[in-house]
Amino acid sequence: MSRRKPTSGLSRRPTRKLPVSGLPVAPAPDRRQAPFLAFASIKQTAGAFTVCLALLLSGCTGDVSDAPTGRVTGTVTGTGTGTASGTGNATPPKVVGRLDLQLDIPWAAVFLPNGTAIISERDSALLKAVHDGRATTIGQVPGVAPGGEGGLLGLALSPGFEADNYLYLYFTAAEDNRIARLKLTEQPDGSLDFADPEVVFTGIPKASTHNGGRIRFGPDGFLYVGTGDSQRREQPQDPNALGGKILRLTPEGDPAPGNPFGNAVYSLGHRNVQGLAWDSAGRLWASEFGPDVNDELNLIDAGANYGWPAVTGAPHRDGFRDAKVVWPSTADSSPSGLEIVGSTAYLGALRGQRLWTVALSGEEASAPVAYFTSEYGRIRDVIKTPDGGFWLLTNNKNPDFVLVLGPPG
Ligand SMILES: [Ca+2]
Repeated sequence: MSRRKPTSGLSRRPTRKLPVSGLPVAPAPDRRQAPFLAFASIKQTAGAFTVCLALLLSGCTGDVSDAPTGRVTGTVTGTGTGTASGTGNATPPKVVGRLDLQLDIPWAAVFLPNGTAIISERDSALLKAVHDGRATTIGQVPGVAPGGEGGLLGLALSPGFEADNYLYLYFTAAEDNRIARLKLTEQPDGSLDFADPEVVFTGIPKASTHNGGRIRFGPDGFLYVGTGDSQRREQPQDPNALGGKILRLTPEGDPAPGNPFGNAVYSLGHRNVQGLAWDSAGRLWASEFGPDVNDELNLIDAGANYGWPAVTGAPHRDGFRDAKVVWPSTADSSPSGLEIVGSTAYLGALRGQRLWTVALSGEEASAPVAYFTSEYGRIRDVIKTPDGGFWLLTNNKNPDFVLVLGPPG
């Protein structure tokens, strides 16, 4: 197979010398608002500053519902004043099944054109294929060095998969986080196999926590990458560092042409991005873990600064982009995987142990609504299925399973 030298996303600019050992992450100043407040930032006019409305969420936390069909477990009762989209427009999800696949810390899943799903397992570094409700091991990805929150993380299918058979991987290696691609090949017996991965991008800082890891191809055909600050607080605000960023790459791992800083960086000031999705108009949204307060759903623009570690949430500070949705307590959310279907965003919450839905209207986001609180444990990823429904990947180590949701509506 062809091999090429992995590219550094910073090769087009001088790279600032970075400390080898990162500084410990101290909690950001407590900007927690009153408990159970969520914020919907409304951009009133193009270019105008955003207005942040506090919407009272009643019962969104600690409200355990046994409703297997996913009734709303938190009712939004905000004032809604000034919201263009109102609240509660999210389409309720409905559980239609559960796949007990004996998974071990699954992190991501993608569906092949033939309907087979590929799942990554973080610590085992295994790729598993799921077909007809059964999981089989394809193989172990070489070079993965799991530890803490690191390991085999995000997956993305090449937009040209039918022709090139490339599966992209984000994983923690011995010295860094990196991106590789491998060719999935179908054997005569119908099973899948792969050759050694081709590393296409290296040098994303690693740590025991805050490794980012989500990768997805955008509607522009480029690969978007959510990275973490890797416990190095100087990285997110440095446009010449890869930590605390959303990156945008070509399929070959080069900085995408037109990137705002002439390198791999697409947006900066992030803490730990593990959810990326595009709405029907092609706008990129991203979920992000806050420190101990202020988890975020952000609308991403090229070159914009999302604040970390200077600010979190939606404080209306010059030079920083406010989050569109803020969860004041990370105990309620800690959002990882993100999908958008129709005008609704779906976020899997780890510590919050629930599925959050957010009704979107243009660049506006309504107050979030929770489902399945504490019913299935921690949720790592939300994946659209070929039939228009969703898979939720749990993150409970007990072992983990796939919760199958039907199409919205
Ligand atoms: Ca932020």
